Amino acid sequence: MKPLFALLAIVLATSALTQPLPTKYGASPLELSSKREWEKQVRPAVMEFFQQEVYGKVPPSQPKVSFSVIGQGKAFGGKVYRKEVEMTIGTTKALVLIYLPANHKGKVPVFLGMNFKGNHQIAPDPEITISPNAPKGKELGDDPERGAASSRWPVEMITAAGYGVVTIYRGDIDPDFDDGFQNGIHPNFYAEGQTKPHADEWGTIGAWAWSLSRVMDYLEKDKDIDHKRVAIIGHSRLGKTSLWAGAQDRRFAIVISNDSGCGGAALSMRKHGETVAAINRNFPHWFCDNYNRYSGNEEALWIDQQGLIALIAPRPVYVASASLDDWADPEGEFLAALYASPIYKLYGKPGLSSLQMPKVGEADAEGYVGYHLREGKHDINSWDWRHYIRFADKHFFGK
Ligand code: GTR
Repeated sequence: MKPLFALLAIVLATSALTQPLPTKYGASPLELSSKREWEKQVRPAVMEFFQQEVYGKVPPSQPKVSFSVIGQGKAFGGKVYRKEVEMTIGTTKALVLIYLPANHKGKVPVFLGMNFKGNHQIAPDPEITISPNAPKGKELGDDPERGAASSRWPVEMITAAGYGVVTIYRGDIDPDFDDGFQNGIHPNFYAEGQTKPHADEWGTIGAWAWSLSRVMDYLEKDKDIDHKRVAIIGHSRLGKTSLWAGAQDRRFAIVISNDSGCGGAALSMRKHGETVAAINRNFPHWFCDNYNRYSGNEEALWIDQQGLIALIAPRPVYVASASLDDWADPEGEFLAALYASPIYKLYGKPGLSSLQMPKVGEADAEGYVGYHLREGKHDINSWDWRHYIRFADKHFFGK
């Protein structure tokens, strides 16, 4: 770079840094005057806030990550092609399960999401490798079988619509209990002498989200996958995870949050259903330690969860709730999607089309911010998926 340009670049960079921090946003619509103001000033501050105060930062020293295909074959009577990939993160191994329509021509768009109880539970497919970390014996409760979670993963419907399904088991990345961060991937990131994440470093949700970006690294290299059309999806705690992964990694072209609730799509300041205090008490490992500052003190949040959704703009985002899921605060989820919508407008993209929350069984999904309120309990089922496929068809293929 010529010296004059170098000087100009330094001056510009410094002036951006010395901008005063934007005013506190709380739980309000994000009305800004320009896309530039959002991108240069507010978005970086919002990202910093969520990294520093909510989900935690990824530590600077990172282990080696590698992938190897360990098996492939057919499932669902030959209609679906299965591939399994072992992902190694330092000393941790995780299994990536990939299902694609068997008759696909060219690269396949996919839905990528984490699962709760092991890859083998998403489909009644006897060939899926069972993770050594998957629940065993008593821990299985009434859910012991292969395919036990198949109502949450309608693989035949998704593949018939021309999409693939990519999933990993949460417990392969970080077991979902407070183990002082001795298991899972965290120890791979400790600096010399460090035994647990610092107060501003990631918890379990941050680790899950980061690992989904590593799966994306693999998908970028797989010639069967249309890596420009990857929709990231998650239910509940894994919906919090898909939002955070989608906020940080712009390679995820669509982001879907199903019943993600507190610490996901729902506004915390409403204190309706699960509160920050309750979530930090019951799941002390999910967020970074700094998040405890907001337990019973939601008013201190500089910005509420509408900021998380806005970080995804201008990529399409879909927030879904269920009518009986009061714990996740459907109205708070709707309002966060609504309050993020003005940021989409800055990019010339419509957000939610109405200020009114859809009725039970209805969706507002014509714009770049989608929302629906399914009838029923906290869950994800084929009704939800039908809407997600329609949303992906629209944004990926203009259908
Ligand atoms: C609940 C938790 C929610 C939600 C849910 C789930 O116990 O309070 O935040 O994440 O679990 O993941 O199913």
